[in-house]
Amino acid sequence: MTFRDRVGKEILVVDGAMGTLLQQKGLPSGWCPEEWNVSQPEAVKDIHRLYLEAGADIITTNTFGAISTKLEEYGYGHSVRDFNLAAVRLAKEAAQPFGAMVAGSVGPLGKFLQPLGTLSFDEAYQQFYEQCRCLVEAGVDLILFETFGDIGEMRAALVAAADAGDIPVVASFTFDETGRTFTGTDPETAAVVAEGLGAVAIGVNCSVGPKQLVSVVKKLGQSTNIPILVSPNAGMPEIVDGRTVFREMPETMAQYAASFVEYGASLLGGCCGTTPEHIQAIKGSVKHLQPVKRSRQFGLRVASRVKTVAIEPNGIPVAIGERLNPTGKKALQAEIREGKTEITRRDALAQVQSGAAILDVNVGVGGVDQIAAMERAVNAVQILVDAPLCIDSTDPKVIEHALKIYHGKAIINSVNGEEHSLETILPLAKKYGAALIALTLDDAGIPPTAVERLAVARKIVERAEAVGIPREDIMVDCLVLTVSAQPEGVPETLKAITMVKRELGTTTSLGVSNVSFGLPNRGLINAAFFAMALYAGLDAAILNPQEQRMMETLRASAVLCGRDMRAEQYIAWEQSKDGRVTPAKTEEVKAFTPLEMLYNAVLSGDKDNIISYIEKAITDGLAPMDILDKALIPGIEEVGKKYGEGKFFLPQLMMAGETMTKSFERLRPELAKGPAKKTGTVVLATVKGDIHDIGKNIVSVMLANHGFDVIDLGKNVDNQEIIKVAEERQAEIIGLSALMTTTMIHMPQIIDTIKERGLNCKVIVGGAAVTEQYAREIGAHGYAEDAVEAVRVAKELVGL
Ligand code: B1M
Repeated sequence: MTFRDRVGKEILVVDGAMGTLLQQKGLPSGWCPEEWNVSQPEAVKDIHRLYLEAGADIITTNTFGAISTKLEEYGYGHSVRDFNLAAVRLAKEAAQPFGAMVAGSVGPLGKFLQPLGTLSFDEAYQQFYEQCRCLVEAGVDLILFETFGDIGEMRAALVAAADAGDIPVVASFTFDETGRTFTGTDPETAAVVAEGLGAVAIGVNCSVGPKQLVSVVKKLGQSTNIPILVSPNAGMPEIVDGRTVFREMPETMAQYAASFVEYGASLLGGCCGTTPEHIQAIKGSVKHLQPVKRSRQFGLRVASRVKTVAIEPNGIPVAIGERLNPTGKKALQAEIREGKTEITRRDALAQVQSGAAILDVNVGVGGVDQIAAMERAVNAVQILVDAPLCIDSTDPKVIEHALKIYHGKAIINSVNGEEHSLETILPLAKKYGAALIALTLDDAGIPPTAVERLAVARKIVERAEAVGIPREDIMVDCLVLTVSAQPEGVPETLKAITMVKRELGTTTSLGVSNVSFGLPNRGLINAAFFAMALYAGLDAAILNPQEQRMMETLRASAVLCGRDMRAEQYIAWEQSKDGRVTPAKTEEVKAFTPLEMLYNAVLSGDKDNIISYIEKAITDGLAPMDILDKALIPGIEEVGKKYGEGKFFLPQLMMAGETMTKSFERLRPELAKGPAKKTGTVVLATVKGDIHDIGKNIVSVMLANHGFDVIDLGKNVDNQEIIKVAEERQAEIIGLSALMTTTMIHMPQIIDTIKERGLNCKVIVGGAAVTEQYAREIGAHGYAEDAVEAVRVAKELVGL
């Protein structure tokens, strides 16, 4: 029986750690583990045998890092094929006598995909494709993508695996103590995206110990019906005498494994620190259990990197924001032509704040490279807001590019019943795991009657299902005609909505405002028609969420149609109104002040445009120090606040940090216009383990500006290096910056060493984590809250 036949139908035990056991067998520190597949094959095979004897039904190949980027780090970039083929051969030879299955292990690349990092989707895809091809060719039973923290990277891996061969794939993520991956993805979103891309099972591995994974596994069980893999570490890693130790006992791991089965898991194993003893205990505790059957209905689900939105046939209707569409909007058209995203960002934020759950993105401006324009818009919006995106284009190439770069499950706007549309759009939705808005028109145009529109919808649904797109991923748009021109069209649209929902069981959406063209007070007509459509069963509408009347109609109708039971959402909205819903807006764009532009650019990580905003601010006569103090620093502090509150995630922190660094590099020469006379030597560094250097760089420039000879050693600097340079250069002052509570502990160590060696050198400390009281406690000679203060303290210490 194949893995596909067995998964989810029986409990399967997966093996434990490979790395831990390779080290026990003598793998030297810093050596490439996958190289042992060719140089120490018996050692690798022995480890497989130990797990098989312990009862593993599935063993994983020693190929976690056998991908070109990672092998290149060891000088083995050319050995992808050799190492993978050898690994599978060893695992199959070991597994065969036990009748066990072999999973081809694939780990992440260790680089962020754009826009969080520099790696493109295509580059990531190529590498995963190369490794997956080798694993498939060598005959693995399944591919296991494990320890992924970035959903964008998992998307590239899953698309590559599907192209590499007809092979079942398990997508396993690593979640931290917050219950999210380090780029902010929650378990439901991980499941929705991975399932959309064809994963046969979803998993969680590594991360933390089994105890911390309980809530993640429960959430996975409630979010998907596909099988679940759970392979925790043997407890939280601890460092003892410089070695990483995992303390969870086999019996405890086994008890947790049994409880994971209750929550829906049917593939149980272990990650770092687990040994054959752990696997034996897990086997003992789960072998008599049966997988729990799960068959929940979820409706249509779309997702951004950090959030899933469900559109359910009887749930609260959803607003899809329509404003990121240049049709009839001169300012947005100009912005798209100029390659900017200021209005796009502003309108994205405003729509979400007004209640849009999903944002439609359209860049249809004539004479513009729409692939590039779509990339700019999608990247700007996906970093800024958590609402999933609806990719709106008539060009399949533009749609495909957007689906590649989007780090979630998008909805395509749209497919229709025309043969060309079905042939081009359905394969894209299938390949990139997207949902679909299906327009009820075909080669003959828009059918006049509800019955005919239902027939077109049926055709689209059947064709979609034939290529493997599930029915619940389709939302049918029954199309509304202009009531002033074709009054008989409105009842047909309403009838069609009800019929589609009843006959096909899909959800429905509508671009509501088409109905009112050519009439005065269009908002009134739109709202009245919208209420009727909601009564007919409409589930989602593409509208301007900043039109108060439309959002109020949606909320009130949800109560009246029995879709907002006990009016809970309605009451919550009414209570939280505080002016969030703004009245209908004109096309006019309110200009931001230069300082507001800069603040927003840092907040949204707009590193592409920040320099032009700074140039404008300087041209407008703003002082460089004011640009820093009144816009950039408040911006980055707000990012830090949101990150601390769990509203922003690592990618946003990184983008904002890069934006800040870039702006500072531009401002540096403006700020560094100080006196030639030297006042003293300062050795400056961000301490060991800490890579925050924005504040330290400002301090550096300010000190230099005031005549100090600054030797800036950079960030993450070793204690000994700082002392050595200070000694060699006979520095009067050592300046230490630390932004984390975990890294500021190096400061007292440096001060103690200076005292021990009797160096004549004063220490100033600073950085967000450091307080005046801490500085006193550790015996620092000076503390400064900001760069201006740092200059004052430094001058005081050299007697000026
Ligand atoms: Co990180 N980060 N970060 N981060 N980051 C903080 C510091 C954090 C407080 C955010 C939060 O949770 N709210 C938190 C630390 C929590 C703690 O320990 N208490 C944090 C974390 C957790 C992390 C990571 C662990 C995230 C992760 O990976 N999960 C990771 C750590 C990496 C590491 O260092 N090992 C990380 C990574 C990053 C980025 C790389 C993405 C980026 C840094 C980019 C860079 O510096 N090149 C980043 C950023 C940008 C921040 C925040 C948002 C902003 C820091 C900053 O630049 N502030 C920060 C939140 C915050 O501080 N509010 C946060 C603006 C800067 C001008 O202020 O550096 O304080 P500051 O400097 C001031 C003064 O303090 C003073 O003068 C400067 C000018 O006025 N000053 C001195 C500074 N040094 C001085 C020295 C002196 C005197 C004065 O004498 C010598």
